[in-house]
Amino acid sequence: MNLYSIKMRGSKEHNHISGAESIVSEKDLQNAVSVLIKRALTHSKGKSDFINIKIEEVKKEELKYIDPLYVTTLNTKNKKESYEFLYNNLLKLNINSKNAIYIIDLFKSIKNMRGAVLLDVNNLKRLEKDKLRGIRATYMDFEDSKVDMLDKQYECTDNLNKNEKLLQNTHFIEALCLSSKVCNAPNIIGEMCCSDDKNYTTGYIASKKFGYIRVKHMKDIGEDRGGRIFLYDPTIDSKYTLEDTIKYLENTKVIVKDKV
Ligand code: PML
Ligand code: MG
Ligand code: MG
Ligand code: MG
Repeated sequence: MNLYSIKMRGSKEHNHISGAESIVSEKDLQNAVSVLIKRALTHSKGKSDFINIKIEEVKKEELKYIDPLYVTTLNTKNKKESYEFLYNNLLKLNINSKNAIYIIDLFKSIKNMRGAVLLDVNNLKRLEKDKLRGIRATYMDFEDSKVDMLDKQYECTDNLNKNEKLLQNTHFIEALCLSSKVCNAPNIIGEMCCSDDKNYTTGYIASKKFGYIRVKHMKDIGEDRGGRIFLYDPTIDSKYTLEDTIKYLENTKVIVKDKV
């Protein structure tokens, strides 16, 4: 059976509202497209007045299979604790204290980008060609999109109602898929994310070294800032160029294995 990549991008009055994607088999294609259209029309940032859907066949030989990052949740009580944790985690990723402080400030200032900041952690240069758009990690999905199973595997501990739980799971599962791909990219040592959804305050710091660490209280309810930083260190493996890293993030087709 053929596989297809579907990418959806929704905007309102030219402002980005929502972007999402799947890699599915032909028999699931119609259903997956409906799910993505619904997302564009019912996002908390607004109802899209422009929806772009792109469907491309993916050749089986092009696919790269990777493992998901190991997941843990940190129960911080407030923003101060959360940002202290992020700072310490950056130090553990061998980033010096001055650079870690700079990275946290940059992280707090990100807003309205479709993609992520790609940051050289040594000289603190931003490496995206288009700094408004950023680098968008795409072409990834969980194997068979087994969302129900993932729901059980990574149980969410909070007392949430059904809708909140669904929102949490969608955000979480897509983010885990994306960060598993990102942290596998050459010379990427980690990723930080704060959701741009103003009703969602959980974010994460992810790395191959420490896994995907969910961090609560990244911001207050109602704040519309949010975004991602991909932490890049070209000294890790000098046989890879910056172009190799960007190409992997933007174009390599990745399936994240369901680990059960
Ligand atoms: C987003 O897409 O807005 C980011 C979602 C972050 C999810 C964090 C989590 O719940 O693990
Ligand atoms: Mg988004
Ligand atoms: Mg999926
Ligand atoms: Mg989002």
